[in-house]
Amino acid sequence: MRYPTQHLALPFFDEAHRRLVADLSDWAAQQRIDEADVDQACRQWVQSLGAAGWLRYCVPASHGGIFPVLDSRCLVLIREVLAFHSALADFAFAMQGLGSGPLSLAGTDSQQQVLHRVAAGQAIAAFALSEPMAGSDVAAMQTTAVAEGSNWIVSGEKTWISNGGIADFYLVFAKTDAAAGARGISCFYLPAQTAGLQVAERIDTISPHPLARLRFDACRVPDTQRIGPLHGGFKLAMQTLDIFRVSVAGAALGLARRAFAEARQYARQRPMFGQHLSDFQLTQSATGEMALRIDAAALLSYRAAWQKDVQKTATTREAAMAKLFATESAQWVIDRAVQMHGALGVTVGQKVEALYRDIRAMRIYEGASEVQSLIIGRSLFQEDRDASA
Ligand code: COS
Repeated sequence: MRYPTQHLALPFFDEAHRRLVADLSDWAAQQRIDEADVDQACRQWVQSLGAAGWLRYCVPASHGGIFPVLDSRCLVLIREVLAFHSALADFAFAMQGLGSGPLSLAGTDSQQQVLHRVAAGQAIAAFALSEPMAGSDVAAMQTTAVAEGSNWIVSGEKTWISNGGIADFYLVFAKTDAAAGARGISCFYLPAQTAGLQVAERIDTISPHPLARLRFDACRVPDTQRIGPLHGGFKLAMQTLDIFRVSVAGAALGLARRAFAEARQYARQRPMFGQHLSDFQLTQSATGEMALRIDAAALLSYRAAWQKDVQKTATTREAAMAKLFATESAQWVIDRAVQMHGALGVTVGQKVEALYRDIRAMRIYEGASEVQSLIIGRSLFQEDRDASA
């Protein structure tokens, strides 16, 4: 099935974006990776994406990337196309970017050397922020990093860490000032083989991918492996999420576009009461509603990405809107696609059945829908306060 391209004529995109999508669509349609073993498949996707040059969109040009600063529209489009073909391919791509994002944004030149390997698919990255008692409330994290000479001693636990178990390195956020809340967090680079770092548990989910709970048992980390400003880890995490949240919207769009294409194809072919499913007004109306939600989600996502790339203004609110609307809409669209397929839609092995599972976590990870609406509302009241100050 071909990824649709009409939306690339929108003024948010230029010729390079159109070429990128054409090339990536061809490439993605040719890949044959057996996804039965997710660890193995994920490693293979990272290697293939790296060898083909696609991971170069995840890191800055100074260290193996394509653009001096990440191009948000490319990230959105790449995730759309990959998610259209394989949720695991999208996952592998996204995690290379998110997992190395703080390094790209704030690493020193020598810290950023590893980005070449991230871009080549030779090093697998992971972003370790969430904890058992700190998901949405990041500032409540309990993992600590205590100074000891020129080292930090990192202790605690992280959970729901994507690529946990297969990553070559983890960017770990820890409290460097336990009393300072969001202003007392720093980010550290921990190679997977760091003494005291253990994969405590592998976590299975409805859309399988490498995921784990990690334990840090007094890990000794040199200060040279601290990324970005001391106590500046919360903002660094938020800045990283600002970039990648828009790309989650892209991934959700890719899943929704695939479900939409599957549903239309099925509706055209499925005989029913002497005609086809697509001949019923009920089906036409549901299809119209699906198209509407996909287009609205696309416009919000492309606006956020365009604004970041072209206007270069803060896009926290626009990114939150895009992520919230695109993931919720995709869930709705995919649910309609399953419904149109009838019993076939819930049959294991059907594409829409997999999409139904693949979309669900996107409404939770990288900031749950509730957090996105909070960010949107808070920023509007902040704007009101700024205007009246
Ligand atoms: N960019 C830069 N700085 C930001 C920022 C952003 N997007 N968002 C917040 N900040 C800054 C604030 O300006 C504030 O700075 P000062 O200390 O200088 O005033 C500081 O960070 C703390 O911000 P805030 O008070 O808003 O923090 P809260 O603890 O209230 O948390 C939410 C805000 C809930 C929005 C945040 O914790 C969040 O995004 N949670 C979801 C986390 C998430 O996505 N988890 C998934 C993990 S990855 S799968």
